[in-house]
Amino acid sequence: MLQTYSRALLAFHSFLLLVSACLAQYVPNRDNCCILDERFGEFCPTTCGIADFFHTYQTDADRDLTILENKIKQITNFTNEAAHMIREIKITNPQMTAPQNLADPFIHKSRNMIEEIRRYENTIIEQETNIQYLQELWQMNNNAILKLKQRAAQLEKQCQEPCKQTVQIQELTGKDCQDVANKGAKKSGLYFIKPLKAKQQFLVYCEIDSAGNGWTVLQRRLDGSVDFKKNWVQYAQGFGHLSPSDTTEYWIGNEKMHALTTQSTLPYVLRVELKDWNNQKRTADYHTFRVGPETDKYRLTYTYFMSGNAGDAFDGYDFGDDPSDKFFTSHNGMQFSTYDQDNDKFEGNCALQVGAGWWMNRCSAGLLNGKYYQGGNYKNPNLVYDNGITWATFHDRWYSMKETKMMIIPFSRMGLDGQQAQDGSKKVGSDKRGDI
Ligand SMILES: [Ca+2]
Repeated sequence: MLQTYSRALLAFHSFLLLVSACLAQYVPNRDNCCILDERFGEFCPTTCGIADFFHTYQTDADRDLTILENKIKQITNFTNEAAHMIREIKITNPQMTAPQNLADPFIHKSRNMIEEIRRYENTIIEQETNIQYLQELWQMNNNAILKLKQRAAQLEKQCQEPCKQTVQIQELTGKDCQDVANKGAKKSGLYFIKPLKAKQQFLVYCEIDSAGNGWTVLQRRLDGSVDFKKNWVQYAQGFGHLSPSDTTEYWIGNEKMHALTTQSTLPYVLRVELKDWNNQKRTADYHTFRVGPETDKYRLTYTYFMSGNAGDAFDGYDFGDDPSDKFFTSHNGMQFSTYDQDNDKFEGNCALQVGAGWWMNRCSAGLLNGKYYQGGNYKNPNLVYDNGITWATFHDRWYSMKETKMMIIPFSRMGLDGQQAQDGSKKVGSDKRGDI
């Protein structure tokens, strides 16, 4: 503060001296002067008379200048002393000579902190994105829950009303579907039948055509809706669902097949009906089809392959792997096997390997209870065994059928317009169904 004041005063006096020097060359007189301000005496627009004014203050100005000079000397001394002290300090404390080095750790620390802050910022942004995603998900779930609740409320309302679903069962009965047709049944659908040796009647789907042929359907595959990986008891009793419109899958049961096919000495014909994924339908007919009793493990027998453009896969197939392929994949005379009851001719368990109950040999050339595959070809590197719905004389073992049907009719009906029965008769349009 003192320094600022001193400098200002010095500058002012310097200015006055300069003006005085200039005035010395100019001599004012009464003619070229005028009086505008009495403090300066007489002067014109020039500075005449100002010398007198300055002279009045000369003494004070000189004194002030002397004081200022003394102060400047003092300040100079102080400055020199300060410079000397700085030099001394630098010598005694070398760290002071390297302020940059001293600051390095702090700069480093600051940078780390900034990095840390950036990381936190990124984490926060990331978390915000996650939160937004979760909020959207939460909203979607909320909407889904709301819809489900609405649906549940609808269903609950429906459930409070008495069930109106009934399965239409035809009144006529007989020892098989041909017997039913003989008694006048004209349309396909669900009928109760009671084979001669059966302890009680049971429900079957009868396929009855316009010629009066009555086929008793034993097995049906058409959409993979029923899992055919079942145990011995389930295969014995049957599983799946019967429907009057022939729109469901099932296995009628080994016990029923035995009762049907052995009820008299009159032989039955088994028709295997297949449809591939080009909707090509083919059949294979077997004469005197029989299923033995449980004591003989529901053994399959027939006398011979009659005809059919699907070929005779029950006789085995030469896959080219082994000379005895055909012999070991034939089915005539084989006992039934399931994953929990191995009655096959293989050291392993065919039914367990493929997950299907069947008259396994070592193992099969025709397997209608295999796994349902969409589209036909199902070979893939992870699959060790062919386990589809196969019929090797129609398509190779890595091709699974779209639809299958096993049905029987007394041999006496064959030749009596029997071939026309292949296409079946007009179906009853209904989704109703009943368990086996
Ligand atoms: Ca075995």
